[in-house]
Amino acid sequence: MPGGVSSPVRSFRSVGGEPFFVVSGKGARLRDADGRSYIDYVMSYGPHLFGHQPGFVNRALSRAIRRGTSYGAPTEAEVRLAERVTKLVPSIEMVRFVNSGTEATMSAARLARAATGRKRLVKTEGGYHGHADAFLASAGSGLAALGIADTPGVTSEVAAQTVVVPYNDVSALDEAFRRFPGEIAAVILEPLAANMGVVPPSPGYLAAARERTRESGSLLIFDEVISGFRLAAGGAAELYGIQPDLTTLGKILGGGLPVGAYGGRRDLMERVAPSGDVYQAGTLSGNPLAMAAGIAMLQEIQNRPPYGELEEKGALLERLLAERIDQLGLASRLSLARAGSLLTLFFASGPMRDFASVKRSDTKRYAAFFHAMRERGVFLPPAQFEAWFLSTAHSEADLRRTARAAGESLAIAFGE
Ligand code: KE4
Repeated sequence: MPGGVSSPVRSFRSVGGEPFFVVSGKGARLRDADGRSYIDYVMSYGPHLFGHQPGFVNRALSRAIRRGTSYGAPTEAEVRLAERVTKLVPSIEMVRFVNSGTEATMSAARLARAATGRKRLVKTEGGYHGHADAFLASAGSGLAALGIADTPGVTSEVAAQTVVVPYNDVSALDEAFRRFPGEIAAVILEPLAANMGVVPPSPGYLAAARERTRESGSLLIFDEVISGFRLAAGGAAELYGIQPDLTTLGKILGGGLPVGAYGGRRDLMERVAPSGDVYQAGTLSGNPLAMAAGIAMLQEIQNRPPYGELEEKGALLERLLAERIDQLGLASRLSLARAGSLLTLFFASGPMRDFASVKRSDTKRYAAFFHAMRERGVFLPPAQFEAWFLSTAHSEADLRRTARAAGESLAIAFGE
């Protein structure tokens, strides 16, 4: 297995050292193969809004597995989950299930090109939308530059069809539309950026993106694979009051099982095969086990919305960390960013508004901090440019213990 992992970030490559291997997760805890237990803030990078193995997901899965695993035929479960998605996210009038966030954004991009007859996508620097070729493009020079391939294997021609602009920069969006009039199929945004660390949208940014795309006949795609069902039942679209044309979802939607989804305006989604001519397919799409987990997750969200509790816990952790940072006199060398249950401690002074600002972070000191926290039984993302994920399973005692460990670990990371 390349790097011994199934996804690069798990290798600890960016913080050094060898990853531990997990044997189980329960609530806010992970247990590794050496019997060590960790308070988990990776939480599989997002799905576990209620912690590992919430009873209602386990029960749904054990019922579903007694009937089989996959059929390649329609089931009631996928219809039931589609009904819940369209109820919770009003801008989604129709939805198609796939198996990952990557499949969701790849398919939404294809639909956007077909629906508009245009070829270019606009993405933001530091925005991550999975590993489809069109999204593995980073900014060239200039405000709205043609993408440059992020990785071998993505051709320069494909990368150049993607225009990369700084996040939170309306003039860069304007420049993109000015440079490529009539060519832009869609702008895809993380409405709350979480893949460069947590960077909230500046006031008016999302509204401007909505207005510019509408004016130019382009589509606005909200990539809510992380923010969906996490920031609110209706995701960032509900929190910020902006309606995109298409939305991509994942993570929480599957409760830990492989699920992605794309959906939005009916007139667009009806173009998707077999009702329309835009091809997209998947052997395990709508998988009955994943649908069962997703139904259980969205049912819990509808019955007992966790957002007040998640906001309180997020605010408590942020306050406790800020107190430790002040006590250590490190307020000028660190900055905390938080949105609900998503948090990032940047090893640079803030505020952070785009990739250029987060790039100033001292990733070496972050690595020292990461390992010191791991030694104190707290598992943080093994990379500076990720979000910490809180869940309802994180107790106040967990948060206080995390802050104590952070105080000691920061002293080590900044110890001369
Ligand atoms: P997947 O293909 O990994 O299911 O989803 C891709 C994706 C799309 N859009 C957003 C906003 C995402 O955050 C992701 C995936 N997120 C990363 C965490 N930064 C997945 C972790 C990993 O790559 O292992």
